[in-house]
Amino acid sequence: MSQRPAILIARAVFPEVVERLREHFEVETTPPGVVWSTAELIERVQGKDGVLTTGSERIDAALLAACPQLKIVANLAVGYNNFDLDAMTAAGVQATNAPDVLTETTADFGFALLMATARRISESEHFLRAGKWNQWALDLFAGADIHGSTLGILGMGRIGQAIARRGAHGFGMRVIYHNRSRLDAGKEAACGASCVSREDLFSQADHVVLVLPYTPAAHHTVGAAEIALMKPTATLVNIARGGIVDENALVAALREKRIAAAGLDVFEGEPQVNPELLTVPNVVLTPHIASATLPTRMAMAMLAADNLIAYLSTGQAKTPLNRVAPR
Ligand code: 8YV
Repeated sequence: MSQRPAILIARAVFPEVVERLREHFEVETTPPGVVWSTAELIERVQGKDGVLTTGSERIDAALLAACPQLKIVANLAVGYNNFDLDAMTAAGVQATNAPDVLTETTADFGFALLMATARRISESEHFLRAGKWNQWALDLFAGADIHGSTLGILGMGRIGQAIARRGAHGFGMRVIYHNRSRLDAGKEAACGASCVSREDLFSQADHVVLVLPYTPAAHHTVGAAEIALMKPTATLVNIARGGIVDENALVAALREKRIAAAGLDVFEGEPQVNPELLTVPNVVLTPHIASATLPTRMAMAMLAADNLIAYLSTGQAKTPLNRVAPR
């Protein structure tokens, strides 16, 4: 019988990552396209020392109780709202995420989505593809400017700061932010951003970008009241988690043009998308791809793999989320 630890890779990953893990562990993989149900996931985690998850597999008290051999779960995502961190800590299971390696790529995408939204790129391409472009018109897909406008960032962690730098230094934007805690003066200066109240953020920004972590307190934190504070010309971009925005309130506001447009990379029930959103023209919709460049996804997967290797061989993870007394 093998003495090597056993791990499950709970979603298909690049072959290079599987190979790296096979150097250290007995590895059970998940075929491409397969998403385990809760019961199937528990069944596969049983008898494993470690699991590599994406941001979608729920790790909760029920799974932990059914899998007493489990020692570490490494999330291939910076967000970890799929983890019940308290339950993991109580069970002595190490939790890790994949921060830093995706920061700049995700900020690039945040900006791309902001620009596509403000400049109506998707909407105008659909119009062209549908053969509807038959004449030039002064106001044809006239949108909102990015340069010189005010960028409001809700959540000022690493990705928020990287978006701020792009706005302030690349596009000459006035950048305002709101966060649980204020950045120190050096960080504020580096990203050219100033701290404002939540209300001022929504009322003063021409473009609001959401990059805060999804916690129970953040559920629907952007709803009818926040949208009502926004300018009718403003845009809203969400690259954080779908549950942060009350999608029904957003759909109503977009329909009634109470704000100009929205760009959404994340959805409350993803991969299901609220069918109402699909009927609104002034929203750009992308399938949770903000970190999706090949080098970055490879770096995220390798960091998750390195967390499994480091923790199961030395007891010290590379990017730990909790401190545990090992099982
Ligand atoms: C992940 C993300 O690709 O890192 C995150 O938190 O939202 C994305 O970068 C996604 O969660 C799948 O793991």
